[in-house]
Amino acid sequence: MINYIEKIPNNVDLGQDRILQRALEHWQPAYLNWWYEMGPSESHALQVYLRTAISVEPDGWAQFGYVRMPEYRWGIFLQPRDQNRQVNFGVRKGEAAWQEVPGEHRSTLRRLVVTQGDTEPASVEQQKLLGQSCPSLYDLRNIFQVNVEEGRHLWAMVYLLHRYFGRDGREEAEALLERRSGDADNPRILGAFNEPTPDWLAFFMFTFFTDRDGKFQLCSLAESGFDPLARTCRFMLTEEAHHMFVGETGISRIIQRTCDVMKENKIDAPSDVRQLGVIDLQTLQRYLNFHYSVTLDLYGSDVSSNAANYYTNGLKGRFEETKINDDHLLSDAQYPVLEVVGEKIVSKSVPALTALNERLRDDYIKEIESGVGRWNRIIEKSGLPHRLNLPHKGFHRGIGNFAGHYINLTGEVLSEEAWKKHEHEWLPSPEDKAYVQSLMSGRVVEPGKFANWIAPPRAGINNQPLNFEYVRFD
Ligand code: BYC
Repeated sequence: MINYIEKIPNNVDLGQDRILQRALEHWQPAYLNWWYEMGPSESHALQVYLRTAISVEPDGWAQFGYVRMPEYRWGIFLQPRDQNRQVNFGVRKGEAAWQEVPGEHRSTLRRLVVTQGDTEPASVEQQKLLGQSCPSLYDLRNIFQVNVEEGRHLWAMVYLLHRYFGRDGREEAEALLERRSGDADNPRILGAFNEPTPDWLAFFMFTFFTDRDGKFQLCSLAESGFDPLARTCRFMLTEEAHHMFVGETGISRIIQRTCDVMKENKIDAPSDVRQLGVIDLQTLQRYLNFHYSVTLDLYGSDVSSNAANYYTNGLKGRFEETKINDDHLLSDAQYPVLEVVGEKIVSKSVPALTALNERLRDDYIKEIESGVGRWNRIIEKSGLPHRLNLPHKGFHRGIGNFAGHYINLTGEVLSEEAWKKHEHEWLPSPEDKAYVQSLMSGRVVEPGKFANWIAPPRAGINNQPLNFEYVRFD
């Protein structure tokens, strides 16, 4: 028997809650089976220099040490309760924040928790094989860190399902271990989480773009009137920051290396750049276009009655809800959304309440723009004329007002035929993918060494040197 009180660090009084303990006793072995089957391949015996959260105190949430991943202590943490917290938006604004699920919103809340929870194991599945082609021990450790924390985020949602949603919750918790990313019969819920992540360029793009959707969705759920959900999401956000750091710096290092090689060798053409074994900026741009557009879809339809209901009922707020100065009801407010009319994209004003997905997408885009600006500064500092650009919001969209339309990078509405002709100038072509894959032929595991296509990071993890043994193979 596993001693769950010792095994699962927590601040939810797990030792006192017999029902919850029993539910976890049932779920935990299934989770481990899932980890062995779908977690990082050939990783179970490795000792990895990981951070583990053992409390929510500033000195407790980032304890570093060597761990075999199946023995990782996936803890359950909620940000400490604020006794004065209220519901801050919607028709029940001003009530004390709910400590139990309001009966009438049970199935809606469960659906939100399940959708959030589903993305966590999905991303681990998507990244399963990448350890085999890591560009350094530093990067190998980072992907494993991301993976175990996505595992912990699954635990966080499963805790809510078990503790607050009874039998339905337990069934949903099991189903979270049964769906599989990309599976034809039983796929993950949201589109981007069924896309393959076959190489490290895709991984870094995913952690920059898609993990940031995680941040914005978690921020909105952290505003929820259902206090345990809000507090859980707040704590998840502390870990999410590192995932986005991995993505942003990963792409920065690829850009740096490419620019250095281009300058040293005075070359510009993508074919010459590839000859020297680094990733041309044009391929990088196409990967960016892909990951940005599939992540924009994750915000849902531009106009959504679901989103309006979540808000009106106090279940899911806006990004930084309490910092916004308005009535927090959105009774009369309007918000602009884009739609395709004939061959034009036009802006139209709709009730802001129905446009909350679009608003969150816009908040996200602002942050993405800053990040891409930082990447461009690396190219600029190298004295090269190239720049990375974000495509038009309507480019390559499968959800919402642009779905079914063919929009190019600059926002022109095209015919299907015209779009298809240029598709591989805009999105990674099979050749691009094959080229990037050719760089992933082996893994670099000598401490302090980095693959040819990526620059070393500025600093190691937790003040360790770059040549630290971040993963031990014995
Ligand atoms: N793919 O009214 P709509 C993260 C569905 S990432 C497939 O617009 P709504 C992480 C939608 O579910 C953050 N289906 O939807 C990152 C709905 O279906 P039902 C994850 C989609 O409800 C990296 C129907 O279409 N968290 O944490 O307004 C690594 C109608 O659409 C998609 C959340 O998403 C899609 N892209 O908004 C690890 C937060 N988009 O319910 C982790 C929780 C929509 O009618 N989820 N649909 O069967 C939500 O808040 C909402 O479910 C959504 C959709 C924002 C996703």
